[in-house]
Amino acid sequence: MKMALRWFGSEFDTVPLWKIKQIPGVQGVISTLYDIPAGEIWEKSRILSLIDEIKSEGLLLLGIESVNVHDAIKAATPLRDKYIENYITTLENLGEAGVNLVCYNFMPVFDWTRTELARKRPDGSTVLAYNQGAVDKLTPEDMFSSLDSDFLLPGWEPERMENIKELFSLYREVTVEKLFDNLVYFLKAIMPVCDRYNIKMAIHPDDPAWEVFGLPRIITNLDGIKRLMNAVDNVHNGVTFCSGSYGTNRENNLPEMIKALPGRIHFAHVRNLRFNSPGDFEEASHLSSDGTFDMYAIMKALYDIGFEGPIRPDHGRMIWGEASMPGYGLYDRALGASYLNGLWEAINKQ
Ligand code: DNO
Repeated sequence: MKMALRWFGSEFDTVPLWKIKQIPGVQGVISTLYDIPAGEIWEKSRILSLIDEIKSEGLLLLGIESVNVHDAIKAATPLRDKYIENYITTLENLGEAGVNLVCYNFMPVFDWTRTELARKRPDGSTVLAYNQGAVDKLTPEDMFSSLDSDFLLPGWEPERMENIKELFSLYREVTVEKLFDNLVYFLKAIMPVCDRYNIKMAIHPDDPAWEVFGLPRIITNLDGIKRLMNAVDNVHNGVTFCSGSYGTNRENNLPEMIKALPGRIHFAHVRNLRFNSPGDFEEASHLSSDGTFDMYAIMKALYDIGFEGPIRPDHGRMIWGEASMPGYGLYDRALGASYLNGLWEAINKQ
């Protein structure tokens, strides 16, 4: 595996590359062109300067998270083919620049959902948290305005919230089955360019792993992933294994899921959650005993399937007075990377 950290680019991230470089064992970053709205073409010159900037700090660009998929593709509106063409051009430009891993998601309207950005833990650290009762009482607009912070969750940017009613109306007729078909249509259209440039697409799971605000969700468990892997049976159609997202559903056995997907996991997000009840969870530090998951078993399963792709520690707690994008500070992710590297070394030596 290659240890990585997510980095949103010098314009947006609070963490500079040189600090990431000082975390032992981190080989590179997973990044994006954060300012480009979903659906627009990524110019090759922008991609090349991102790569150069990262290289100049002694790191590698290990993959893109994310090239976001436009809602016209997810909801199959008449504009979808135009946006698929744009996506293909972006993939061509990435491929020509030598990028061969793209993480994306197929969640309608917005990306991951949390109800609190800074829930206090007994040790004074703060974490992202989710409470189903709170979601049930709110509309997405209410929730957006209650997420009171200088930094927002990726996928909850103000521009998207402005036309949220319109976005929701796109999905009125989109059932779980239709959403799945729309994903398959998209993947079949992009596979030839992925084959040409050896670009591995890695779908990120829905987070939380169930329907929110009545919007359909399809990538929530092993059955859903296997169905997708079979529908487009090409190694370039793979997954981002995110323990914190699949793990929101306690019925998902994370190590077993990993073992069932050899060759199709291209990227891993490894983090831990602490459950207060099935509908209330908060993000813990990475350490097994601080949360619910057996992090050793997760890393061992990745090791056993011969996983060679990037792994990144995922959302960290806010500790030591740091201020950053929710979940994406330096300190706790650096602790997470060191812990995961330690587990990997021990597994390797056994
Ligand atoms: C949350 C992230 C997600 C992920 C996207 C992939 O922290 O894991 O925002 O990047 O769902 O498209």
